[in-house]
Amino acid sequence: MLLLPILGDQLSPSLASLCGAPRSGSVLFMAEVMDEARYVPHHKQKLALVFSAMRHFAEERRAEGWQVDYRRLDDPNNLGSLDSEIRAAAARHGASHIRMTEAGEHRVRALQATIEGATILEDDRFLVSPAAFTAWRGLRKRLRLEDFYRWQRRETGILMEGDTPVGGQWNFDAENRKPLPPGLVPPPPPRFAPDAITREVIAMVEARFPKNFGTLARFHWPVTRSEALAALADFTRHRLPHYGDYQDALAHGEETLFHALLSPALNLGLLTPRELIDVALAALSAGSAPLNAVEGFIRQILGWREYVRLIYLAEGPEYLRANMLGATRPLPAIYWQGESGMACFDAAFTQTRDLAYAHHIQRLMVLGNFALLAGVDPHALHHWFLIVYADAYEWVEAPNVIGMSQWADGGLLGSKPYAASGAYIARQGNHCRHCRFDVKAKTGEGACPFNRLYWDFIARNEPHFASNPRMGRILESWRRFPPARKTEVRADAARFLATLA
Ligand code: FAD
Ligand code: DLZ
Repeated sequence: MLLLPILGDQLSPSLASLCGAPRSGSVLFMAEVMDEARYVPHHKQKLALVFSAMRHFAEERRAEGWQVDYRRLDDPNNLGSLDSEIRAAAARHGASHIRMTEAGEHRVRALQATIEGATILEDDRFLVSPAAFTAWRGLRKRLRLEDFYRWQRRETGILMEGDTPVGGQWNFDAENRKPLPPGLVPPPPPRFAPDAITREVIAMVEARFPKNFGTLARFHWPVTRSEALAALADFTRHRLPHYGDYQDALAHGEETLFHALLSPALNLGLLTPRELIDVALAALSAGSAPLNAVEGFIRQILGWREYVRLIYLAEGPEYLRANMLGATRPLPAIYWQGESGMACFDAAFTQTRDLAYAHHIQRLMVLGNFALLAGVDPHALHHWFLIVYADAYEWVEAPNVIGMSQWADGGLLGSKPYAASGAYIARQGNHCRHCRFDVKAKTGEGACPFNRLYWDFIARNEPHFASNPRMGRILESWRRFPPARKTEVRADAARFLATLA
C-alpha cells in the first residue's frame, strides 16, 4: 500500500507524487489540521478557501476512482498536526511506503523531513528549478529580476524571435504606468457563488475562528479547477487587454481594476503558471490583447513569481529575520482597524478585510510604503501580510514583504527601496481627491502623512543609502535642504509618528 499525502496547497492533479502512482494500491491522504490553521491567525476567507478547495479536490479524485482518506478539522479524532496525521494514516492503511511532494514553506519542509522513510519529490509545478537557479546565480555579484527574467525568456523562448524579444523590447514598463482615465470602467471579476461544500466550510470557519481577521460575506473565490479555469478565461477576455496600461494604477472605488485575481487559485495549485502564460500568448496571437499587456502579465508569472520563490528557498529561514534598516516600530493599529483618514490606505484596508485581496500597487506603494516610511519592524509587517491575503504563503509573501517592500534584505531582491511620498499616489490615481489630507502640503497636521514621513525616512537611513547609486539623487536633494527646514521636517515626522498607536 502506497500512502500519498497531499497538502492543502498541492491541489494539482499533475502533482509530482501523484504522477505514475497506481490507483489501486494507493491511498491519497489529506488532513485539515489546527497546526496549519493556526500557525498564523489567517483571514477567514483564506481558511474557507483552503478547506473548501481541499474538500472539492478530494471529491474530484474520489470520482476519478482514487481511494481517498480525508480527515476533517471537526473530526473528534483529528490529531492536530500534519506529521502526526500522516504517521497515523500510514499505520491505519498498513502503508509500506509514503510518497510526498515537497512543501512550499520551510516550516512544513522541516515537518516532512521527520516522516521516517518517506520519499519527498521536488515540486515541479514551477517553471524554474532551484538547481537551475543556483547554477545560473553562480558567482554573479548581483541578483536582479531583469537579468533573471531575460535569462528565462531566452531559456523558454517565450515572447522571443530567435535571440530577440518580440516587439524589440524586453519590457514595456514605461507604457504600463497610466492612471485610470475618467469613463473607463474596469469589468468586475467573476463571482463564484459558494456551493454546499463551501457553505459548510464557511459555517465551520465562522464557528471555530470567530475572532480571526476579515469578513466572509463576500467570499467569491474559485474553489475548483474548473472554476479557476473559468476565472482565467474571464480575465483573458475582459481584463488582460488593459492589464499593461493600468497595471500600476490606483483608483478610488475600484477594488480590482484590470488585475487577474488568479493568485489564490494559482498558489493552491488549481492552475499552473504555464497555463496562465499560454492563454496570454494565445490572446496575443489572436490579436485580442496587445503586447504591452501580455508581456507585463508574463513578467509577473515567469519573472517575479518564480524569482521570489527561488530567493526564498535559497536564502533559508533566516531571511525572514532580515532587518537591514533596523526598523523596530510595532505594527500600527490602522493595519487592523483602518480609519487612518488616508483615502488610499483606508480603501486598501477595507478591501483587504472584505475580500482578502488588494492589488499589487496597494500592497507595495500604499500598505508597504507606509510601513517602510514609518519604520515598522519588517517581521511584524511580514506577519500581517501572511495573515490577511487569500494568496498568502510564506514562499511568495515573505520575499515580497521583507525584500521588495521593506528592503530589509539590504537590496538582495530589489535595487532600491520602494519609498514614495504622496506625489506618487496622486500621480497614479484619484484617491487624494477623496482624502482629508492635503497631498500638496509637506508638513503640518493637514499634510499627507506620506509627505510628512518621506524625508524623515531618507534622513534616518542616509548611511544605508550612501553607497547606493540609485539613491544618490534623492540623498543629494535631502542634503540641499536648508538646516532649519531639515529640523522642521524631522520634528514634524516625529509629531506624526507619535500619533500612531
Ligand atoms: P496580477 O497583478 O493580476 O498579476 C498576475 C499574477 O502574477 C498574480 O496572480 C501572481 O501570481 C503573479 N505576481 C504578480 N506580482 C507578483 C510578485 N511580486 N510576486 C509573486 N507573484 C506575482 N503574491 C502572492 O501570491 N501571495 C502573497 O502573499 C503576496 N504578498 C505580497 C506582499 C507585498 C508587500 C507585495 C508588494 C506583493 C505581494 N504579492 C503576493 C505579489 C502580488 O501583489 C500578488 O501576487 C498580486 O497582487 C495578486 O493579485 P492578482 O492575481 O490580481 O495579480
Ligand atoms: C494554509 C493551510 C491551512 C490553513 N490549512 C491546511 C490544512 O489544514 N492542511 C493542509 O494540508 N494544508 C493546509 N494549509 C496549507 C499548508 O499550510 C501549506 O501546505 C503550506 O503553507 C506549504 O508549505
